[in-house]
Amino acid sequence: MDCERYNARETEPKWRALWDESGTFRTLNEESRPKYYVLEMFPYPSGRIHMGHVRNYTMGDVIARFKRARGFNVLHPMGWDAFGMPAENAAMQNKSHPAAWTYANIASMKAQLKSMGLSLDWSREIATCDPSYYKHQQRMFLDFLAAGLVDRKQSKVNWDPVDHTVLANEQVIDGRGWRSGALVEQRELTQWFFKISDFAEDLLRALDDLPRWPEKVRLMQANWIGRSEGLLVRFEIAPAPSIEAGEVEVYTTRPDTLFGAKFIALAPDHPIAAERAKADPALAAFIAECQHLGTSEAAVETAEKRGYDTGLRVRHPFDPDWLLPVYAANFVLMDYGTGAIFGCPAHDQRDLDFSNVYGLGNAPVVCPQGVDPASFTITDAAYDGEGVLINSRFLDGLTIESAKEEVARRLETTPLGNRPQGKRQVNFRLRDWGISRQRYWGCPIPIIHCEACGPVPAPELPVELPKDVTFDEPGNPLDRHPTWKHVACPCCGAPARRETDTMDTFVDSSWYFARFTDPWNEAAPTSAGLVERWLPVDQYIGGIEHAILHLLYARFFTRAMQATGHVGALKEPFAGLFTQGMVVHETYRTKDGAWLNPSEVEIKQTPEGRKAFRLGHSRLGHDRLGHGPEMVEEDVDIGPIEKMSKSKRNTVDPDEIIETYGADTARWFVLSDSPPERDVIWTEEGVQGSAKFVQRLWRLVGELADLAAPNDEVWPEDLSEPALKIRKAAHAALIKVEEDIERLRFNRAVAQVHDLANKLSAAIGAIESAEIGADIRRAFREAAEFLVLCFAPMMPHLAEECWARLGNAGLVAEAAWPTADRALVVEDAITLPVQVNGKKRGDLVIARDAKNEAIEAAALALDGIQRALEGRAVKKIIIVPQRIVNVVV
Ligand code: ANZ
Ligand code: ZN
Repeated sequence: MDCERYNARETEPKWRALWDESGTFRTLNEESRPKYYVLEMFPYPSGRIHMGHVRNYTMGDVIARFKRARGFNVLHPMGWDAFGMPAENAAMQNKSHPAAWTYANIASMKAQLKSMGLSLDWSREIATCDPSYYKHQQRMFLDFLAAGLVDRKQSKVNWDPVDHTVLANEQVIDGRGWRSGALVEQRELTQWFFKISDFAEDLLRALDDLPRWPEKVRLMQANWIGRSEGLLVRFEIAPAPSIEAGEVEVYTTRPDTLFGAKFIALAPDHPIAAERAKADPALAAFIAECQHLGTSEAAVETAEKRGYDTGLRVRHPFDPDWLLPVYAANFVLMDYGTGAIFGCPAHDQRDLDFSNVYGLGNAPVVCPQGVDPASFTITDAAYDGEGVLINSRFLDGLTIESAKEEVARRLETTPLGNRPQGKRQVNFRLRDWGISRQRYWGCPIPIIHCEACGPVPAPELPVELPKDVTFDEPGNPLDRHPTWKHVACPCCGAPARRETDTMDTFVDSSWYFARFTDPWNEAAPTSAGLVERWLPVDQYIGGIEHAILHLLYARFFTRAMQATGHVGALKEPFAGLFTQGMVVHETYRTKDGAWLNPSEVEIKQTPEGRKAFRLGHSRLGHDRLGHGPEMVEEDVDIGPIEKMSKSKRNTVDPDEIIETYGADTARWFVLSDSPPERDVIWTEEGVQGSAKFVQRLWRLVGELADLAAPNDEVWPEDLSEPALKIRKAAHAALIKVEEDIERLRFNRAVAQVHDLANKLSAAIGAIESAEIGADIRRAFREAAEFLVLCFAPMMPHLAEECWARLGNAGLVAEAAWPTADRALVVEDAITLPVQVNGKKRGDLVIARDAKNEAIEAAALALDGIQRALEGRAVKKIIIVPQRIVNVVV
């Protein structure tokens, strides 16, 4: 028997070299086999891969290898989401060029990914920062523009007055720039927008056609798109000395609460507020103050409710004598609905908070079932539940739904001026996608601005980024480049200016999956036939953090590409989506609060439980005479298990793990223990367990190889019970692993491999080697091969070594998945009680779908029944299907 240790460090590179040499994972576009496209979200080249990458890419690789074995032509590509801020930050800090930094990172991360043994087609590698990629993106921008899918409009941005730059909402922290700490201002800039809102209805509806997406992602997208049905209501401004008549239009989803209205509120930048501010310096000051608040909805939601009475009054739509005050308020957004609301404090929390600050009162108009309207009052908590209308004149007694309907009906038929006062309207929360960024390291927007001709498409693509830029001052290097932006207008020849904004990096990742189908096409972003062949992606895998923006943008892009002839009839990019959990780890802190990396900590089991000690700082030394060891005191606190992060230092470096244990161990560990959608807890003991299992499999396959029949031997006619048992175990495992991988239940597939290994070890143990018959040897051969094939998608290097050890020619990576014999595996057994003359005498275990004759024969053969019959003749056997068997004598 073979007892040598499996040496991953030597073995793994050998097989990777062989896969490379034989082009095993090169995917040909021209192929008759059915296609399967598996894609993991491509990484940002930050410098090093982390355990999250290891988990994500291992899952994708298991699917790719499995589908290949199942006879599919598999596309499994990899690339780099290579534009973005960190490269510019690095450039500022290290005086390096963003391109140099990015490509160096790509090189080292590529080496790391390669060391994982991923079955990727590297010939299709793309980097979004490469002009050969972004040139096509510029082409599509111009195509979208021509098709009316791009807009140029004024929009508010967060402006950092110190860094001279626009900040994303996430970069505004407590109203200040994340880098400079300066108070952020809101500025109006003219920016480019993709008209994603044109597709709002379709993007929402089509979520129903994505059954292989997680329910929660579809829900998050639906909420983000945020469709609501409501009513536009125009309120007449009551003329007063110095105030001209006019109107305020609001959008409401609760017209039923109109009789609970206490005020009108305008967004601070609403035109009416701006108009009034001209004559009211205090109002102007209030508006200016509001502009320091971030533009994000979250910033608006969390800020303390503040307002300013504009002095205007409007008439209630159902009562001309009822006047409501008009405020400018910081919680009303200009770019939603009409930028104005009516406030109903009793039934909306924001309105109530506001009203409580300004003493505007509240009047409940919806009363919950079973509550006495006379005693129903609201103080600090608005009531937004179901109920019946009260204090609402002609609406009293109606349900919310019918009151909404009644108000809509009446206002639609009540004129104000020459139009009806109310109009039903569907609104979406989804805003157009502003893609302009005042940054260097992004895809240049291919536009030239001419004073006379306006924005003109750049005549030649790519518009390349200039290389000679400086990062020693804040602001956009493209803008201050001495020559780059100065060009002649392509239309009239007059001096003109290049657009110096670049595209949001989300644009780059919105179509890369399509580019992978033909990354060699220089003439166009995609090739019609290949898009049709490969898309949609059959299985997309990535983090839940991309559940909204990235996936929505990719879905929009697919529609826009369809409209401009780039993807044929394709509508949805990702047929299947899986969002994997994170890799988490315990945290460690010294007594003085410093975080420690797991490699600096030793865990000990003590009578009082697990304790952590700082390595190299150990207080459990031997004393000078060599007595000891004696534990003095633990000096490290074990903290909660959290997502691996640099700030808490609880990361484990994939390189170190692969160096120490090999890639297969790392892959095996991230797949075991937890269901893939949940977090997996990284522990040293867990990794060691996986490493031990690698050795165990190697020994087991060695033993089986010694016992097994040669790989071309035919099956003997009859199989003994032990041989049959081995066969059954092997076929059962194959079927289950198949189902588990098919359903992405990798942890269960791992458990099946453990189970089969146990059964085969037991089978070996149960056999006296002298007695091994040909049937058992043949069964061992089959079982050993099945075992290796079952773990091959998960531990591909070990599998190759085992495959060779079993004397098989060729690569297991190219071996076909065997067809299991389901008849061998009476998995689906049921237990039927068997009675004799109505008295239970035994239990029968039999296949659920067994025929009646088989059930009768098996029932009569039971010991208990034979005894009960006492030799009497059977008159009749009654079988109640799936329930009971009664033998009548
Ligand atoms: C009166 C009212 C009474 C409202 C009530 C709610 C509850 P969704 O569902 O998101 O569409 N609203 C409208 N425009 C707004 C804006 N620009 N900024 C802030 N809030 C705005 O929400 C629609 C509701 O949000 C509208 O219905 C409006 O307040 C508010 F008991 O009108 B409601
Ligand atoms: Zn011109």
